Amino acid sequence: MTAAARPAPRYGSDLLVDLLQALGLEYVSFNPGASFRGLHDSLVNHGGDRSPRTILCTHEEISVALAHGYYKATGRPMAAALHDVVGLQHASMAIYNAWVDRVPILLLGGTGAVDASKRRPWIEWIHTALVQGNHIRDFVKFDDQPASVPAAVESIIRAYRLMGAQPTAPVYVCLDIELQEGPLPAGAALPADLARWTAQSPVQADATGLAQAAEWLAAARSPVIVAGKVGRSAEGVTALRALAEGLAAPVIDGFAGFNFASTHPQDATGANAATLTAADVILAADVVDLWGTLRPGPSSGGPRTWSLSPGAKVISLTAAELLVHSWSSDYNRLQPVDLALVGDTKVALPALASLVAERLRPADKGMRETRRVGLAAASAKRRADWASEARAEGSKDRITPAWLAFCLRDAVAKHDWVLSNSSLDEWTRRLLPINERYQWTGGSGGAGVGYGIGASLGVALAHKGTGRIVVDAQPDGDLLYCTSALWTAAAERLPLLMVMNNNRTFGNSERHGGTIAEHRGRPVERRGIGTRVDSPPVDYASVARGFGISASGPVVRPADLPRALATAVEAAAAGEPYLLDVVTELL
Ligand SMILES: Cc1ncc(C[n+]2csc(CCOP(=O)(O)OP(=O)(O)O)c2C)c(N)n1
Ligand SMILES: [Mg+2]
Repeated sequence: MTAAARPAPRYGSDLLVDLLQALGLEYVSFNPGASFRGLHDSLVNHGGDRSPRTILCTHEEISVALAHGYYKATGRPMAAALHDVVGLQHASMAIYNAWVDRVPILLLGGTGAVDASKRRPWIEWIHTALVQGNHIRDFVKFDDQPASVPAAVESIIRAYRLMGAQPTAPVYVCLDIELQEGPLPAGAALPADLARWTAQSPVQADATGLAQAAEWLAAARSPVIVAGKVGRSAEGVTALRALAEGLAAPVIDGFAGFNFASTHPQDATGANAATLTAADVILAADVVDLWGTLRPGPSSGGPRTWSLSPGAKVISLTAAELLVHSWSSDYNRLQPVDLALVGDTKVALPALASLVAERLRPADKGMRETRRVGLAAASAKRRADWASEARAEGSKDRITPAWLAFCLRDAVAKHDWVLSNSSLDEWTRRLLPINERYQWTGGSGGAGVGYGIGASLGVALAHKGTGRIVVDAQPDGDLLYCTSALWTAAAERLPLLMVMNNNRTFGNSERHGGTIAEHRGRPVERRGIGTRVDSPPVDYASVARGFGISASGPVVRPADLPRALATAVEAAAAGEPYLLDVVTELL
């Protein structure tokens, strides 16, 4: 229903739905609740359940994770509606994930009646807080509880504008029941020229600093680029590649989203220590944990030592410090740098790439070409070694994440595919050609388990109808948190292939159990107590079928995996969800 075809708004929430439409929001995910029944009714009956359309989820954590995944796959924010204080509490961990990932979501709450003399007894008292935003204020960019319909219109516009400006982040606007359900106040209307209220230019880095960075990079003998979340913009990705190719510089990809093609000859991901310690100039683009990134060490702990070359210059380019809250330390450890450029890589990297291109000395061409050839040989060797290591795991008794990634690579090779969740212990990037920005949307941000399946729904919703298969390498523990997300996958008929990485354990915790037992000289064999989910084992294929999803497995033997995957991929290629249960070994 276009705005013109819609009836005139009669209630406060009708106008707010008109606003959501005018802002271009396509979907509102939620689990229903009386605190936003006015908004719900307006979405369904005033808006006709189109633009925005409702997506029913069975838990608020799923609603928010879905919106999180959808934004990363499309660059278009969604709204998620959260039932007063209880839905908000269920949603809070997913909001925290989106916050750390700096992903915008328009969170709409319901509350009230704020005027206590009008409240229903009990339920509206226990579900009204002073004010609800307190609960999540530390991990949203903005929250508000407007007291009238005109104020709600302005508040939602402000929230929308703020969440989309770098650094993007979730925002929360809580709507009083009375404001939603009451008749539209006389004179309340949407601004005619909405773009004038919402448009904002990106933050460019300081010109002198960019020129300095270009000088250093162009003159470097061993420049290195580290990419964190450049993939937030297509422009950033294109410029990163141009910059790296111009400089013949290796790129280390943090893989928190797509940054750099995994098969690019200058990809040095996986050779982090050797690459970083050889550098004389390092450009860190959109890297938040720069301290951790520059000290290559074991990912599961252990000593990290300062190992950059003496005199190596570090340039950081990020807008991250424009949004820092103090409650959680998601800003990470402080890293001294030689040049701290504050700006959006979307515009700053293209500018830097041009400035570097102007400064590259023809006399250094030979040096650059030698470097390029060396990098290509090293990257080809790394990938070949990884492939043979993974192939060899096919002769083990049990399926390992490497063998799973290896078989997945072949199974999807003839299709256009997207990876929505989990790196299979980093094996996906090592083995699969992840060369397009849409192919990988990154992890949870806040490392809150339960993100993966919900976010995969959002990614699959984004790609529905494109013919692409969205592959969710799905850890068992993460699915157990939000199992009922499977219902939304079925109801929305999402093109989602869930391939279980079912090690029948909260594996990360089991590994930690082994580490601490070893450290204390206690029996490591007991690390499965309180971590393993194998007695009884969960039959995920039956679980999926119970939600109306076709499924097969469990596949246990490595030799059976290629065939099972081929069947699963064919089923998913038809555009329907499919779950393949694969039992893997915890390494
Ligand atoms: C909400 C939440 N609770 C607990 C943890 C601690 N934790 C980190 S990883 C992990 C195990 C997750 O198991 P699974 O999804 O099966 O992945 P696996 O480690 O087995 O690959 C747990 C419990 C967490 N990160 N988030
Ligand atoms: Mg597990």
